[in-house]
Amino acid sequence: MRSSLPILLATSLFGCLASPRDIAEGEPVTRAALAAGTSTRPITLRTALAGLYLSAENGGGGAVNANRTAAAAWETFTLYDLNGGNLQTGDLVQLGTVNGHVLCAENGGGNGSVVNATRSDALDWETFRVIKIGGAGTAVNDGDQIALQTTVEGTFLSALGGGGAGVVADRTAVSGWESFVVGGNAPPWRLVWSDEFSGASGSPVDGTKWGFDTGGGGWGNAELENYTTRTENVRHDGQGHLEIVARAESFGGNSFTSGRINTAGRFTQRYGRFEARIRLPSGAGIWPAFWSLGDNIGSAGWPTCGEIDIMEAVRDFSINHGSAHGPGYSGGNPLTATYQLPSGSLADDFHVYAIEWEPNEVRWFVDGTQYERRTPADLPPGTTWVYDHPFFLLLNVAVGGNFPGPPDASTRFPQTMAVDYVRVFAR
Ligand SMILES: [Ca+2]
Repeated sequence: MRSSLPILLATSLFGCLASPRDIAEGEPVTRAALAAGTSTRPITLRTALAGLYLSAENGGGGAVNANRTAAAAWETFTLYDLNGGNLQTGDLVQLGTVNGHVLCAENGGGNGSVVNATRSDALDWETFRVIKIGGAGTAVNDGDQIALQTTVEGTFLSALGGGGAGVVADRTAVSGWESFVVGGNAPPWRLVWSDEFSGASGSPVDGTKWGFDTGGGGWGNAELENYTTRTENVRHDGQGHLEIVARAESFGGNSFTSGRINTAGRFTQRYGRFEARIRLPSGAGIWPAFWSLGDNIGSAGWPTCGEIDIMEAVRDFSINHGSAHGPGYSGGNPLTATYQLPSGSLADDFHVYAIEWEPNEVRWFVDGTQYERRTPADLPPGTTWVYDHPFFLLLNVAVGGNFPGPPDASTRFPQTMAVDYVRVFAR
């Protein structure tokens, strides 16, 4: 049995503690919503004695070792600071891997507990308390040493042998093996908006966060679907995901139905980190997207309003397309680049698609790997950078259209895009 503590409660660990809920081993659990104000930043952790970096093997999904001499993607974790702001001693944190797993102290720590990166759900086993070792003040800066304490058993993470081997979570006191040097500090991103899609199975998307685009007519791309508001097309799965389902069925003069939702009029933001964890649908003629449009589209029109595409895949679903459309560089001629998945299909599992958007710069990421960066220097001569006003977000699955071409006999329906979360951060 596993007692779980939703993250929303974790922020009140020092106060009144709610009764934990028991979850049977192997039972799927829903990633609890990150509390508003959670901040995130990249972090590396180096053993104080041997100077070796903590590494999630294969970028997550298996063991965590403390055996690497240099820090790259597997050694760079996303630190979720549940207390928000800059890292301080006493803060409760979770550590995400480059491919969206979360570091976990098995059984919550204590005797025989090892640290793995096998979980995609962050509950109490995945929540650690940061304890600064030495140094003045409470702030934890680059070069400071910390210990990480499990919140369930109160034991400490320990690099076996001081580094060079695995990581356990069973030590009751802090000395050299339990001391890690913090690196990779950067101004934190602060969570300002999210949907974790925790609704009941079959329930509609949260109408306070999302509105619907509806109808057929091709949407300017010769698309074949009719977008509806029905839960047959857009619904929660009851396991922490939103499903957008493309179906082959006659509806309103179209041969396919699907869903397209947006945050226009509900949430817009200029600059920030916009990310979603998504398992793609696939097949000929299937066109999933996580993207954004300028909120002045009603007055300025498209493409002057600007469009930033964070996830788009067509035909070859091992490739993600990241693009920026604006006046003079739109449609078939945007600023664009692709991310190639090392193996398999983006439809096989969840991946994290993100942009980091700052004044005069947009960076695109899949699973923490930056594959594209654009600035005004990349614009065609005589054209204008239009990414300087608030944008809203969209999620949809198109069927057919100019980019993917039509579905064919090989395309299987229904096709489902599963979205674990959409999160927006600001500095
Ligand atoms: Ca979720």
